[in-house]
Amino acid sequence: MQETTFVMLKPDCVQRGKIGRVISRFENKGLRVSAMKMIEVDNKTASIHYKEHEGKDFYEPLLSYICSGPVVVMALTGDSAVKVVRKLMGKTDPKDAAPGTVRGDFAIDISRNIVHASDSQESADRELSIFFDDEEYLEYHRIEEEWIYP
Ligand code: FUP
Repeated sequence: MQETTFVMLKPDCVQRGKIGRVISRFENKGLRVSAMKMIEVDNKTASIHYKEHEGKDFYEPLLSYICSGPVVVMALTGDSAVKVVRKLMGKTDPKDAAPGTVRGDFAIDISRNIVHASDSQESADRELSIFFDDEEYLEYHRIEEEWIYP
């Protein structure tokens, strides 16, 4: 089923010059970038985005980190996009993330794990609505979509 998921390239991704390489992983797989922008996240937005982690020991450092520099946010659309992006991204702790995944190949520290992606369609809908307005989604199709949804 065609889905749209939310992805954020975190400050460490931007500051280490990996934006292009990480986006390439998702593009190569056949997902469509349906919205994208570079922004700075303020503390209030970060706290809404990460509200499920409020009160945990890593919560405050996580908010400071996400607000510490520009991030790239995007909506990725494609067949089973939520699951496909989570697989490409790898496990939360880069030390456990399999080689070949973004976190497995580009990160080593759980607090600087390069990328965020929604863990369900429900989360994706919530997170997309935090970062994007309807008019920011642009319409086009990738050739892969014509094969899957003729
Ligand atoms: P994920 O969905 O893989 O991004 O993981 P979580 O939602 O569980 O965690 C959100 C972010 O909190 C992670 F990307 C990194 C950070 N985190 C820590 O810094 N320490 C932890 O023990 C767990 C998560």
